[in-house]
Amino acid sequence: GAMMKEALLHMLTEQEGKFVSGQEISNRLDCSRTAIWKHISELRKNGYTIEAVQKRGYRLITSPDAVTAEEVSLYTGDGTFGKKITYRESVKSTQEIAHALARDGAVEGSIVLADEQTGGRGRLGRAWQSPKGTGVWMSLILKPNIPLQKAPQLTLLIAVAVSKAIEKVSGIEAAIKWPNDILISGKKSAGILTELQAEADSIHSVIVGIGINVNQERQHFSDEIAEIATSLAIEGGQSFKRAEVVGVLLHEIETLYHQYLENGFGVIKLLWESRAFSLGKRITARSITGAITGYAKGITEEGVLLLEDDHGVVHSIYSADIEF
Ligand code: BT5
Repeated sequence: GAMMKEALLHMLTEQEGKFVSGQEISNRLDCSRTAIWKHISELRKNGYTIEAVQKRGYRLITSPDAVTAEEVSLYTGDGTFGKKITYRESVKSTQEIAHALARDGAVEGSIVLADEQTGGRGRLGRAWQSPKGTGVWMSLILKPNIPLQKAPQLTLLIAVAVSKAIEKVSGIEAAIKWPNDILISGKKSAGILTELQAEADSIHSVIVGIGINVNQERQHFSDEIAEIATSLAIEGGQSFKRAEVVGVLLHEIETLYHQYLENGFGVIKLLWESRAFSLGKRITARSITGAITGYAKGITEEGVLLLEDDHGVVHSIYSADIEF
């Protein structure tokens, strides 16, 4: 059922607004006219506008801004990331679902997407606002064969991919704030949450949570974050297709990830530094153990932030919030 609907949508999309005859659909998908009709009505229910004309067939007029499996599959290309998509209209957190899938042996590159999260999470038990129909709320399962202490490199890799994807889709410049924030004009437009399933010293799965504010308007953000958050729509003055953001993002991640596994962190580190917002700036790194103020000097091979305080002492920061 779902496969057929997806295949039908692909056929209609390939034709770019031209008619596809019922006969051709029925031949290529090996199904009856009645089955086609059923799937057309389902697609219409999902927000697709499809014209049906006697003797000419079907024509796709508009598609919704959805992150359903069928819509996202139009943008995933021939990579392996995003081949397996789990979509839910509303969830507490896509991380929870992805963790369960990973425990059940999901393949690398599997993704979980939701239109809305009611309990989206950030780091350290903080909340991630994920209003319905506005953003990309996604969890990606990775299974890298790397030692545990190198896992933070993945957050930086994903940050590079997210900032590149935002730029490709919207043309808006997006900078990285160590370790996991993507900023546009100094405001947070995306966040990354990297969680591990590991035993002893080996990684079983990495569950990468990515939240990107795509089509929010200012009123979508609560007072608490109104001053610090932004979206692609606010910055770009237009809305964007979330499914396209997902497709471009998965392509960027997959490319960087293979580069990383083959050649190590070197190239990623250079890309990261060229997009980093905080380097060379005077910052305060705040964590549960206290705060250190100084100059952000760079990151190490491991992805650790180096901070030089006013006495010239260089501190290695493994995890903290950065203030300017
Ligand atoms: C993050 O945490 O930035 C990680 C966000 C990861 C979200 C994704 S969505 C898909 C997946 N499923 C989940 O449940 N989570 C992941 P952190 O650095 O701790 O930042 C959290 C802080 O950002 C909050 O305390 C707010 O101040 C702010 N914030 C919350 N929602 C925001 C939003 N939509 N846009 C910008 N800032 C936000």
